[in-house]
Amino acid sequence: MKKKVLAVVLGSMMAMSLAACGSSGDAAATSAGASTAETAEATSTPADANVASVAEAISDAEAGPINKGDTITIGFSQVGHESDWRTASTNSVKAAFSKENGFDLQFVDCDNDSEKQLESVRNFIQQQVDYIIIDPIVSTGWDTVLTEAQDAEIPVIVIDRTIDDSDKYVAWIGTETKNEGLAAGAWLKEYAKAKGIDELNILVISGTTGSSAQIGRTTGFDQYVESEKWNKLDEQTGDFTQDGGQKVMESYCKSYEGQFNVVVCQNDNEAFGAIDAMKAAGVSYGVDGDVIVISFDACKAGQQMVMDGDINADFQCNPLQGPDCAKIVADLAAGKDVQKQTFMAEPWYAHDDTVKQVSYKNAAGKDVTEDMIVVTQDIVDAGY
Ligand code: GYE
Repeated sequence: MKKKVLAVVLGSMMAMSLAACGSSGDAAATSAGASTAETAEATSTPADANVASVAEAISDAEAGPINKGDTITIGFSQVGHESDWRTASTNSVKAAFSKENGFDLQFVDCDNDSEKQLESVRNFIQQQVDYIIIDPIVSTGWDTVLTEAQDAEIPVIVIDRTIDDSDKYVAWIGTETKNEGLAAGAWLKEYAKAKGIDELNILVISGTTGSSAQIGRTTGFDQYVESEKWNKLDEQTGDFTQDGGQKVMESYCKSYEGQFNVVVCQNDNEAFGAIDAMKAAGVSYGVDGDVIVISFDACKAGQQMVMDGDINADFQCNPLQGPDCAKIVADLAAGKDVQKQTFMAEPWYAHDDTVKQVSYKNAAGKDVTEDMIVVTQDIVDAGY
């Protein structure tokens, strides 16, 4: 890697980030509620979340360019374009690593193909980019290519999903997806109790098999399936797509007709597809229906469906990682140390306040109690 000494100006972008951490009120998508834990302690506290969006952060006139030195070349290997969440993630990274901010961003959409993703990283190494950003489709199979990047002295930053079989990257920014699954389980337990439902027959539409998002959500939720002795009838992947969610639900509606009262969709797009399939099969769902619908991501369209009562509860996973990621690159370019892990804030949303808070032991083994936020029009308007 060409060593570049860069004058780094973070200015008000950093100040904004810090100020935002202390703000409260209705939580919406935020880039700034990240914890600073080096350990695996996620601090998803809705109260820490704020309404600052990446667009606001980036376009703020006072923010100025992130780097004022030579252009920094970034290779970004993105999962694909499978969901609303993914679009928000891509937009966030593209905005943060703009030309105006002093970057030349090489973007590769890997279309959910792991081979293509490894190849894209190897191409970045060959091109001798300054930094590589990876959102890993699956969590394993990474050590060889990361060793190649290390040998070429190209720092790798991982965002969103985790790499679990190599530590040859300088930093990771994302969410603790196991906490999302745990919070969903804790919410369902309280919701069923409040509604007097004593038998839960659950169908799960999971995300891309082997992705850390799927593994985390399944592992967290399954703790409740086991401890509460719920009946999980089936779990099949919808690959985080609307089409996948619809197809899995169409087949569930046939195979488990009249036998289920909960559908857990591991992202909003799967939930949209599942809802279409239930509608077509004459199954009633949501707050006034027979089937409780749980989702993850809480993107704008998902929040709208929560507000409308089609989805009962939605556990957000923040995709706006661009600004934090750009700050890490700027710090590295300035020769500063960076923290290895940054956790984003993750608010939890529901249609109503039947369950006001959820309490659970989080992935870091800490007892936490977090608010369920009732979705309002303001929240939907501020969504991604
Ligand atoms: O939930 C889903 C996307 O990795 C957390 O990937 C992310 C997941 C997100 O396609 O919508």
